[in-house]
Amino acid sequence: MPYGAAMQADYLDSDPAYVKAFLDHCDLILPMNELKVVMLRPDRDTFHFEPADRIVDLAVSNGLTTRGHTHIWHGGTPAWMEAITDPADLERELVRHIETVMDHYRGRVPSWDVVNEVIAHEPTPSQPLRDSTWLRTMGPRHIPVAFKAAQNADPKARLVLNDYDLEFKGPRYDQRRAIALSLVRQLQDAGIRIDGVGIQGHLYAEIPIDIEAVAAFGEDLKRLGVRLIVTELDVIDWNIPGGPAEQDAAAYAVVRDFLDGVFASGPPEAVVTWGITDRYSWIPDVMPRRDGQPTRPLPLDANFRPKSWHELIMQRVRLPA
Ligand code: 9MR
Repeated sequence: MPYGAAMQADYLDSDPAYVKAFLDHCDLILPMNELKVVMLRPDRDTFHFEPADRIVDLAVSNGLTTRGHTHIWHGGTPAWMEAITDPADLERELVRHIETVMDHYRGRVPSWDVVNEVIAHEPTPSQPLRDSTWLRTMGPRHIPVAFKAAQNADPKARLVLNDYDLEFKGPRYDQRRAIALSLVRQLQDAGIRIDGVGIQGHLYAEIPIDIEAVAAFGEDLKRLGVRLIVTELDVIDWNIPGGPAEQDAAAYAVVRDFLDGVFASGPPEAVVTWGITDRYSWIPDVMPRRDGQPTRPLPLDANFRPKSWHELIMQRVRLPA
C-alpha cells in the first residue's frame, strides 16, 4: 500500500531538499493545489496544466504513483464559474472540465477526488450537503453528474468522495459519517461507480479519535465494495502545551489511534499526508500556536528529520494485509 504526500509546485525550484524528501520517503506524490479548478482555469477558455504536470511528471518519471485533487470543491471554484447561474450551462462546464482534465492525465493519474467536502460542515437532517455554488445552482445532482463524467472520462480511474471531520466522537461526526455512507449508496443505486471514500485526517492533537466508529465506518464501506483512503493526514497542535517533545508525543498518540481505526477494516487504498515537512504547511497560517512557537503538523520536521509517527505510518503501510 502506498505512503504518499501532497506536494506544492511553489517549492520545486527554490528548495532541492524538499523534492529529495518526497523521493526518499514516498510511493505517491500528488499536487496539493495545482489541480484545483481555480488553479487550472484562470478563465473559461484556459486549462493551465503546467504546474500540475511538473508534479505528475516527477512522480511518474520516478516510478511513483499519484492522485488527482479535485474537480468539485467549494473552496476551489473560480469566480467566473461561480458566476454561472444557469444549471444546464454549469453542468456542461463541469462535464467539459472533468473530461478535459481526466483526458489529459489518463493513464498517469489513477485515482481522483471527484468531489471534495460536499457534506455540510454542521449537517442537519434537512441540510445534509454543503451550501455551495454547486448545490445552489445544480442541486444535489452535482455529485452524481461529476462521478458519471469522471467514470466516462477515465473508466480505469479510481473515483473518490473526499471529506473531513469523519474520525471524531460525537453526534456531529456520526452524522457526517452517515451522510458519506448515504452518498455512496445513492451513487450506487443510480448505477454510478464510486471506489473510495477519502478520510482527510486533519487531526487535532487534543481531540480523541472514535476508533470504533471509524472501524465501523470502514466495515460499512467495505460491504458496499468501497475502500477507505487517508488523503490529507496532518496534526493540528495549537492547543498542546509544552514544546516539540510534547507536541510530537501528542501527535504520535492521535495518529496511532486514527490508523488503528482506519486499518481495522483492512488496509486503506493509500495513506497520504498533507505535505511532508513542517517547513511548509497550511496549519500555521490558519491555526498557529497560541505561544507563537512553530507548529509540528507533518511526519518530517522542518529539517526533514522523520518523527516517530512517520515510522508508525511506515510500519502500517508495509505490513502484509
Ligand atoms: O493546503 C492547501 C493550501 O495550500 C491552499 O492554500 C488551500 C486553498 O486552496 O487549500 C489547502 O488544502 C485544503 C484541501 O484542498 C482540502 N481540505 C483542506 C485542506 C487544508 O485547508
